[in-house]
Amino acid sequence: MIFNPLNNDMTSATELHSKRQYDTYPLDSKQLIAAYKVMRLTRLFDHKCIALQRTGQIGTYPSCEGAEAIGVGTAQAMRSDDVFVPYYRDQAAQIVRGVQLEEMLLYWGGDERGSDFKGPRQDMPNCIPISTQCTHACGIASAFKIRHQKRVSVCSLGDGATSKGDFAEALNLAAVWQLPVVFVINSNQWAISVPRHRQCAAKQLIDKATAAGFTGVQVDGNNFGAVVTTVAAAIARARAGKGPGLIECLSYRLSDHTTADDASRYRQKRELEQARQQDPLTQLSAQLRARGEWNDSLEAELNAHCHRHIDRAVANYQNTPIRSAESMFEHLYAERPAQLDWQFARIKTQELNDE
Ligand SMILES: Cc1ncc(C[n+]2csc(CCOP(=O)(O)OP(=O)(O)O)c2C)c(N)n1
Ligand SMILES: [Mg+2]
Repeated sequence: MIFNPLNNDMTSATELHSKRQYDTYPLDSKQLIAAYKVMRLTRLFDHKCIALQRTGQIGTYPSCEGAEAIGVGTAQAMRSDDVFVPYYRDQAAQIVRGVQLEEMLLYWGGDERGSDFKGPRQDMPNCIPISTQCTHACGIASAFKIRHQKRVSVCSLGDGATSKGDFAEALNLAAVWQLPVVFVINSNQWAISVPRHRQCAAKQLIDKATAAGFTGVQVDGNNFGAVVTTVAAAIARARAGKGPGLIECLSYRLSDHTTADDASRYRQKRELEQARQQDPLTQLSAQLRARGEWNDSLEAELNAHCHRHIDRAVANYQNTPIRSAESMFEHLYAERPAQLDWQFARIKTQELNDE
């Protein structure tokens, strides 16, 4: 166990969340304020993305509401030359890593150029297939080890993803090869409509690390301080050659699964309302206000700044020329197989007709 500010009973998430331990973390105000600003930007960007999807301007979108402290904490614990291996709900971490908002909009708008990050070139693109990124993260960590590089591969995944074979295989390999890889679980209590207790019978997901031969740590994923401190400790161990880490961040998915979902059909309003009281943004802002380092006027200034930043990104996204449909055939094969020729020809004709 590296650091565990909370008890380990996974069954009482509400009780865990109510144990506020902000002041036990030796974080300076500058770091907390910086984290809060990105968390707010992420939240406002997230709401904007939902509005863009509802008006047909991007495709299906997975909200990250409730996961902001996990994302920002994880990314702030990393060094820039580490590699982040995300899943689809990692907007917060990607913003900290330097992925641009318009790149995210391009991605969720169905344009592959959104994964061609101008900032963190070495980070992996979003992974939609559940858990497959876990073995990729091991491959990356293995390369670091072979090259004697002091870099760490940080893999993000959901609680449901820990039920996949890929995850078990990745943990096994990471432990046997003592790889510099850290897995961070956004344990948000749901896998689409399947609740946590029906997804896995283990009381805590970190027990899966124990089975693989290393130690995991469970933290309050709504508490930025807890996340950043714990992930940083695991990354430091991995960087020092002491093997893999697993952090289970207890959280709650405050949104629908995606814009294609309606969670009110399968979960209780009361449960959501209770979870909202543990909102990671409200908690961090309360902490800062209690220290006299945040107030309504700073909040208003921050909101205005975020809206300007988001509006610029949306305009850039909307002004990006759409790629030709035939570009979907690029970079797939050195030589296009004959069976795709008729599709290619059909698209070309269609495009000429559209002109
Ligand atoms: C290999 C694979 N199987 C099934 C799906 C369909 N699917 C999309 S999201 C999801 C649930 C994932 O839940 P979890 O890992 O808890 O992540 P969360 O969405 O809650 O953040 C499933 C089953 C998929 N994307 N990939
Ligand atoms: Mg989940």
